[in-house]
Amino acid sequence: MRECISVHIGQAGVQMGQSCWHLYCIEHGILPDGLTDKKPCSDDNFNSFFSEVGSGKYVPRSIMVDLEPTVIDEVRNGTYKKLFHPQQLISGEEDAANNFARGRYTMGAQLIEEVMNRIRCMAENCTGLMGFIVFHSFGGGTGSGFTSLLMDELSHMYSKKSKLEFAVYPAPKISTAVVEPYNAILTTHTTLTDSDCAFMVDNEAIYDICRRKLDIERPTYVNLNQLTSQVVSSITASLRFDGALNVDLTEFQTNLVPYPRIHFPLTTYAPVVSSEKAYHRTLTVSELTSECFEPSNQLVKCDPTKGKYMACCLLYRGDIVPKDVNVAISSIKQKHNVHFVDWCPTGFKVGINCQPPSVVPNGDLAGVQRAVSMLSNTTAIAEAWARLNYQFNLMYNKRAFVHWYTGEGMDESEFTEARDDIAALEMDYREVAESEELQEDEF
Ligand SMILES: Nc1nc2c(ncn2[C@@H]2O[C@H](COP(=O)(O)OP(=O)(O)OP(=O)(O)O)[C@@H](O)[C@H]2O)c(=O)[nH]1
Ligand SMILES: [Mg+2]
Repeated sequence: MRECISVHIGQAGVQMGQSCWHLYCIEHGILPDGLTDKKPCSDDNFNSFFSEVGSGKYVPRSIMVDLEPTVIDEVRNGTYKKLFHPQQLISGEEDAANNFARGRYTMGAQLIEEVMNRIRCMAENCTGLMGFIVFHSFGGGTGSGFTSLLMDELSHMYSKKSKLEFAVYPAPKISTAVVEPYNAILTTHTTLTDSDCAFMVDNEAIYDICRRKLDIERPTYVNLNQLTSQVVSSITASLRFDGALNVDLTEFQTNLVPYPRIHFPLTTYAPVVSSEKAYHRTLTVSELTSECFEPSNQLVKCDPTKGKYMACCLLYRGDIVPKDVNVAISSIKQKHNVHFVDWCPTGFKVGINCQPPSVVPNGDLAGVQRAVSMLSNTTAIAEAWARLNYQFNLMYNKRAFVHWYTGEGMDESEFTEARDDIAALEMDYREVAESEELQEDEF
């Protein structure tokens, strides 16, 4: 058994969590009260994400935590209120007011012990804990600060366990606070050595997908989260289902992360089809695969044709045979705009999950027979860091808003350390891309 514990932090983390668990329940035939309505199929491995509490009732292996109560109260009073045990839903009295320092040092410090106790109980209930998946925003005070505190504690107590993140990357158009670049850089700096792999979800990118592909004029968080949960589900499917061609996420991770700091894969998902425009024809494996190289399907805005790939993983779901995948990959390799670093010989790693994706009833997305997520480690994602570094420096050069952080007991040197560290991260990526170019010139 390889169990995973999901931790949902702050508004974005908890709201994404609601969407994800809704979808997981549908995929595994678990009803809103935790009872199951069908016999799981032979390759259903849902015990990795749900624990049985007796009498055929299942409970998510998850914790939701927010420093203020309103978002978690929605879970407590929502459709899935019986799915969760009250102890899994932890909220404080007052939020972090978009301030990393409040989330980490002052307000956060009051809640961390309770959260770690809950996590310990949950971990003791596992036979072979694989690790943790932490959902949060980069921009919120709780999402950035409390996550950073929690990742420290997790590293301390569970140093050998894997720690993955799904992190909402702030979009200026949708963002709720001017200081989000501060929070994003501070949280990335403090979790860089604790986290094994972080999947970024750029709100602007998913907003655009909702508008363009799902015809939602003004997408809400509900729409954004529904799309995100579909992608999260496809990334975690290998952990929740078995099967002959199933490849465990940890194996992908080994391929994806060549150096510990370079652990931010770019996710691309296809197909995104609105329930109103449901296709009458199933996309071929080749069509699906080339959709992965369409920038409009990326979850982070950047231009992979300007970068180099260090790794490329394709996670298929549905009735897909390896032969078709091989044909699709060879045709991709012939395209000139897909460049790999020369120390990555095989290039593509593939996993296939026989179950087609599920969709939520009356949701935005149409049910499809096949889908794919591509996780690629590309140097192009450095663009995302460059944007944040730029926005950070604009404010920090004037020392704007810094007093809010120092007022919560944070040392100002943390700002410069974080700035230098993430600037170095941006350079790490550029060096991978450039050392390649130098070598090419030599030939
Ligand atoms: N995709 C997505 N983004 C969200 C959601 N809720 C908030 N965000 C984004 O998250 C950032 C704000 O962080 P929140 O998660 O609301 O903040 P928090 O973690 O609750 O922290 P505080 O409220 O400051 O204590 C902004 O960039 C929002 O656009 C959501 O449900 N989905
Ligand atoms: Mg909040």
